Amino acid sequence: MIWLKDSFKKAYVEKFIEIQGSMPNTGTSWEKYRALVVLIKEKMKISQAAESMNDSSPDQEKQVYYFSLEFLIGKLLSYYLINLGIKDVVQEGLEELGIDLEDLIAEENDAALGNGGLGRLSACYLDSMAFLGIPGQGNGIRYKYGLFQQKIVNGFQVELPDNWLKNEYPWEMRKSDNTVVVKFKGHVRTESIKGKLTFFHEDYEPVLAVPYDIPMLGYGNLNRINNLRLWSAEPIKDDLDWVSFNQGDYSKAVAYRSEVEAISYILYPEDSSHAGRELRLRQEYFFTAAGLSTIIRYFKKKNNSFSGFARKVAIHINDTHPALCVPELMRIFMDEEDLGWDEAWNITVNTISFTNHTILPEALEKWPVEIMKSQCPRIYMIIEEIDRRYREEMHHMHPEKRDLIEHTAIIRDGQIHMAHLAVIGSNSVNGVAELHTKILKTQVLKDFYTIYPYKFNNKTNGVSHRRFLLEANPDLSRLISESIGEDWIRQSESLEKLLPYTSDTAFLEKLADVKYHNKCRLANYINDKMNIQVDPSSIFDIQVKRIHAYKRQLLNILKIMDLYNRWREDPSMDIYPTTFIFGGKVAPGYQYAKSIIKLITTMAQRINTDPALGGKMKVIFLENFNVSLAEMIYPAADISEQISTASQEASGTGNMKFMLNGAITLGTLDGANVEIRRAVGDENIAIFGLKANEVMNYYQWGGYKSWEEYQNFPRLKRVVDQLVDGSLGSSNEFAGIYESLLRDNDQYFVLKDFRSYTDTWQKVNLWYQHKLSWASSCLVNIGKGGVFSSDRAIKEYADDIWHVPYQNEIPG
Ligand code: 26W
Repeated sequence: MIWLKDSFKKAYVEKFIEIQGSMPNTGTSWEKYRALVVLIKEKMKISQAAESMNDSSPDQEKQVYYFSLEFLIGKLLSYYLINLGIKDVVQEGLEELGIDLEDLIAEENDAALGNGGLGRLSACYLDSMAFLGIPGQGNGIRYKYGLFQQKIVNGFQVELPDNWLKNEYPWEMRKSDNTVVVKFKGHVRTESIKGKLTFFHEDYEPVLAVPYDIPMLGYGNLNRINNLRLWSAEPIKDDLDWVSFNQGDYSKAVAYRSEVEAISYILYPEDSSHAGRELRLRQEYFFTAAGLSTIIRYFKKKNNSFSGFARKVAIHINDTHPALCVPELMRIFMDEEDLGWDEAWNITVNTISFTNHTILPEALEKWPVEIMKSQCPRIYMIIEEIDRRYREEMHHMHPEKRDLIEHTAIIRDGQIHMAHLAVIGSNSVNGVAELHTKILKTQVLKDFYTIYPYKFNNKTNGVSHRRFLLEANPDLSRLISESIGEDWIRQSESLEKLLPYTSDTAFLEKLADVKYHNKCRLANYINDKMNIQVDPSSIFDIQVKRIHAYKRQLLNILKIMDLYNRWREDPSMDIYPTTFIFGGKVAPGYQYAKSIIKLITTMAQRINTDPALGGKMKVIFLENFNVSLAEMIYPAADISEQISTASQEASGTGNMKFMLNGAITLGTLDGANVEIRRAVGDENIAIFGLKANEVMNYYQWGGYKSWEEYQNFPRLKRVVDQLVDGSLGSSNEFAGIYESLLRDNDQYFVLKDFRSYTDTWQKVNLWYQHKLSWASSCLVNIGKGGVFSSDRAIKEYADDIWHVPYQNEIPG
């Protein structure tokens, strides 16, 4: 978009006066921020009905609908200014008006409508779809409260509500006209009408689903503005009449209102365990049913038969949370559109595709039949029928394989297995990294792989390199563009053109300068927030991600405890000064992981104040890790800690963000680390620890004895003992961790991997001291990072799963 500075200034001042009735210099930063957003939206003509925005032709282009309970989009203003190509003009124009753009950017709330990897992935995917010109719409929930904000108080995590809507959120547009009713509870009456069974959902609880649209602007692509549609749950307007008000039953009327509003009240903060809460099921059905009704309405505007539905519509379900798409689409086709079962089923399966994001058994969703029946009675009937037909068909095809049927059925032991529903009801099932997909095929979903081998495929995750490199790391981006031009912004693989510079000393020195500068920025932030000074010329060794046992922050802190022991004993030890940085939230009920935060902060307190160390080592726990903080952290990292127990991390995406910013991965062969290693070569990554097949063999056959590791390695025994021998204070705070390691036989092989981890860490520390060799490897990581862009991932989804075209990314 072209906007000259003077016309921008004029438009901005006019807009401000129109909204506020006064000149900008009288306004607050928030008012200035809002005026800028409103102006940009108008300039982009984003106020019109988003449904038809991109599609004026009578023949509908194929639409991709990405259904996800989470979209972790973060801040939009600064990113959109870049995507629109007007950041410099706006910055300079505002400056001339006496306004600092950074102040306005700071006013925006981080939209934290997600937990971690899965939620940020969906945001990166919308970004790439908009860039590539794919008509791709997000469908989710407009949670009144996003992911809690984390405070660290006395070393413990404390959760505060994330009231991100307390001011207006100027990017969103309420689309009341597209409100739909979602029906819960009640019962189903069946009647035979003209020989056909007909279903009437009666006495249901009506819930209004009101859509709020957020525009998705891709880099340089203004012909296509996509849409993220988030649904808010509201009681029907005359709710007091509807429920028993006339009969004087106020409490029932009030209960109705609060039950309805609860649906879009808050994001569940668990990202690895399925608690089976009724409200969560209501959320899942709510946004699924609302989203599908939009799709159907739009489709019917452009088509008069459903036979071509799967050619015009692709529905992607992000994990099983939206898996009720399968029975709900069946319900719409049969009960509302009068299709027969077989036709409805064919279209449904051909339309829906499914991504699995975790193999942790405790994360797999299963809903008790009773809950499903009472909340969604008609949906339950359809699931039962899908299950019955599936069993019948399997029995017919494999009469001898009773076990197979039992293992793959949807309803079993009074529970509905959502992953089974998703696999049976979709045409594509993908994992998120090569290793993960292989584990799905050979372990977690192996029976399904024998039945439907053609459905399974891999789509290695990708991240928006425009957000996590171009926006987050402007100095590095400038250095890259000065050297190889700007193609890489549109075509991430062009980063490979950097590879010849690996032997260019002058370039490597510039690269090191950029890193140093970014580390200073983070060091200043740490100083401002925590009043702790860290040395920007020390190694920044960083692990930021959700805190979870399988991600093994524990292994990292045990390494730090060991280093601390050794450094105190031998102050002349030849180790390069290092700043260890952690960040990440814990699900509020996850006590074990909370005690790991406490262990980190306890060690931080001790190490940071120990004069004996002479500041050679610091430990920082950064509170409230979120998208904005992430954008400051990745550019400042030297070492990227990716140390999950092999086989447990489906892919990881932080690993990619670090790599693109020139950090060296210290990791296990897990998730996408395997592919990162293949891309950069063994000499540009540091790998340690058990392999996935070794871990899985132990899980299957036993044979691991954590006690032996502990007994046989004195340095390890010492740190484990320190958890409980009073060295960390008199409380019994860390007994649970100690027990998990020894009594419970160390489920995540922390002790087993300790030796190779600490040895490898030490080699990396030595390596860092060879500045040019280090910088050259950092550059290889950047140069090879392009393949981990979400553009690449989305092109694979578009080619192999959705069958939609995309625009060529070469500048036109
Ligand atoms: C029902 C509770 C619940 C909620 C969310 C269970 C599981 C989830 C997600 C599937 C967990 C998740 O975020 N998985 C992560 O997905 C990323 C994107 O694919 C991967 O990079 C991470 O490895 C994976 O842990």
